Amino acid sequence: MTDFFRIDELFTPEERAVRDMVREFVQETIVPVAGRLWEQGEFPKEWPRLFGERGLLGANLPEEYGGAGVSNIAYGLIMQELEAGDSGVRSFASVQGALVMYPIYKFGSEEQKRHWLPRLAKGEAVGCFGLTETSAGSDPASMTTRARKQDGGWVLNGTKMWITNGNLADVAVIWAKDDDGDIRGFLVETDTPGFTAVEIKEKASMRLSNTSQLFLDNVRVSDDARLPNAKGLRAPLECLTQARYGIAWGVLGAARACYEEALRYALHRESFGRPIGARQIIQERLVDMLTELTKGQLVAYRLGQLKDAGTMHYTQVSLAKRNNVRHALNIARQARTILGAYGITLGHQAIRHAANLETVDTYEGTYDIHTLIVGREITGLEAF
Ligand code: TGC
Ligand code: FAD
Repeated sequence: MTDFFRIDELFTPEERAVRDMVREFVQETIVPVAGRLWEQGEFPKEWPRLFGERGLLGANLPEEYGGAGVSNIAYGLIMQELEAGDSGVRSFASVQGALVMYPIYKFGSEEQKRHWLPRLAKGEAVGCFGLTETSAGSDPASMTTRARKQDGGWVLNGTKMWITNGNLADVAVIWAKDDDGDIRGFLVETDTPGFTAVEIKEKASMRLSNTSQLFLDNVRVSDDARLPNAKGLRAPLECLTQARYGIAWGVLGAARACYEEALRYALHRESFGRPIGARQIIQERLVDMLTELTKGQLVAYRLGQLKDAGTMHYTQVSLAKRNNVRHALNIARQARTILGAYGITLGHQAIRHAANLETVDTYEGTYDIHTLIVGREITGLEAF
């Protein structure tokens, strides 16, 4: 496996052991079927429990609530290995851990934590995170979903768009504005009357992942369903920081898979009587890919150190997400080029990873939005 700067030596034995366990699982269980499932647009129903059994869901949360209590670097390595299988697999785990378990852990009541976290960690229950709307993507503050206080509970109305795991979920974390215009988070069980999830089928990216539109039509929930410690946009944005952290690591797995596939191919594919890997243009491409992969690994590792030290700032996560995703996408595109015509088939990985990474470049804050987040940090001037 590609590690040009021997970054492996920086990990603890525990982190390496976690990484190796997930790598073996992904290479044996996910990689052989990923192309077919992607083509069929299917996420296997039994996978959540399979991931749960291996401690891959919310792994950096405390064991007290069902998490594995691993370091943030180990968590990043889990995301990296899952995404070497498919970005949709990492998406599933990102949403479950960073966007459902994390908000319950951070903003939930003790009762909500005891009720949901162990089941979510085991994959016995699945969650989704509803922030984006048809007309509110990059600017979630403009959401129109409303939560009206009524009879001691709440009535939710609105529509959420592009929601990962929407049709698999038992519980949806829904963000809505209350009567004062403050954003609040609610844990909505998906069998509550008035809640509907409709799968978005016509995707040319993230096909292995379930993506849905959620409709909330007078959905009544008790006050116990509200996340008591979440108020304002900052709460969902804090969750996004957790997920973006995992993405900055995850995409390195997809990039590595593409680089290694292209290298293997370049060594045996002959043209004009020699392996194409003996040509300067191909070598330059491979070296560019390896260089960006190595730089991305160093960025992720340092980000992990900062997160483990408790000093990571969300703008650092933005820089890492923006950089690592865009370079992973470019690496996947380069790999596809080296594979020639064979590169457009799902028998190889590059086109699938490249198509998926188009989504990753957009979700969790687009490349442009992260430019503006870091731009604001360094200039002090808002340019949104
Ligand atoms: P702004 O004034 O900047 O922020 C409001 C408050 O929040 C704080 N803050 C953050 N805190 C933690 N982490 C972050 N990432 C934070 N970003 C901002 C900020 O300091 C402020 O705090 P306070 O105490 O002063 O109130 O708010 P704004 O309305 O100007 O928005 C800023 C902007 C554009 C950066 C934000 O809206 C944004 O990040 N937009 C992008 C939206 C996005 O990423 N959506 C993702 C939806 S979920 C998803 O895509 C899941 S994909 C899942 C998968 O399959 O993996
Ligand atoms: P827009 O905000 O409309 O942006 C369109 C274009 O304009 C982009 O290129 C953007 O960079 C650019 N742009 C926007 N504002 C500015 C600006 N101020 N300056 C310069 N350029 C700008 N959301 C969830 O809540 N939960 C999920 O689970 C989830 N899963 C997803 C899964 C998939 C497969 C996809 C594709 C999306 C998912 N999303 C989810 C939604 C995702 O977070 C949004 O798509 C993303 O935040 C961008 O919003 P948008 O698509 O509305 O684009």
